[in-house]
Amino acid sequence: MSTHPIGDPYEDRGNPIKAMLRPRRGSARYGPLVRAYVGLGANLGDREATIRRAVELVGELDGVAVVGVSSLRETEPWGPVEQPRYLNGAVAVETDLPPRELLEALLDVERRLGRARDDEERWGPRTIDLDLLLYGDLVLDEPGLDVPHPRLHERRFALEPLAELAPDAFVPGRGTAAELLRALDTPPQGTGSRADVVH
Ligand code: A4P
Ligand code: MG
Repeated sequence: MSTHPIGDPYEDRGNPIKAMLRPRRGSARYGPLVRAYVGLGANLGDREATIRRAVELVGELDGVAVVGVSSLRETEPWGPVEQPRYLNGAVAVETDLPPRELLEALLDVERRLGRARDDEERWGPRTIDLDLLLYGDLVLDEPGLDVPHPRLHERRFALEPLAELAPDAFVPGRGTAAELLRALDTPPQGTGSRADVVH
């Protein structure tokens, strides 16, 4: 039961997560909190150290509190580029940043960790990659900002840590993280033979 009536100007006092948040610059008080999930990936350099540092930096962002960190796992590289194995994980955050500000802040963390996008090929190796997987139940398809992350539902390396943090996290239009993960394990029905899947 809520201890505060809606609109209570002192509601922030009773919310431990809001108490963790540093207010974002220029905003007099907190906006509504949204639960978001951020995917982490690295396959160059000291992958674990870079990911751990990324989690720290995300937690230090104004208007962002890290409320869950998944385990890290080694994964086979996904996509057309031959490259080293990745270390992948995810964090749950509570934030009062609007989605574009959150993504900008995440891309800034990548830059601070030495990622230079200009030298990279698409889906190629990287020191650190932060993907905004989910932002509440928001669906956005704008230049430079797609939420949910457009390939989340087909990527085990993103779904596994997400399902570890929140099996019921809902990917709008697709299903829960746990359901999507199960679907990856289930061979497609009625399209060609099982041999297509095995070999
Ligand atoms: N952008 C738009 N929406 C988003 C969002 N929700 N999250 C824009 C993050 N970025 C978003 O990002 C390109 C641009 O997408 C950003 O500048 C941002 O404005 P990027 O990270 O350089 O992406 P990309 O590599 O061109 O494509 P994509 O599909 O994001 O690739 P990934 O996921 O970054 O792929 N295999 C394994 N096992 N593990 C991995 O982590 N990662 C990749 C890289 C390939 N294979 C992998 C892994
Ligand atoms: Mg990315």
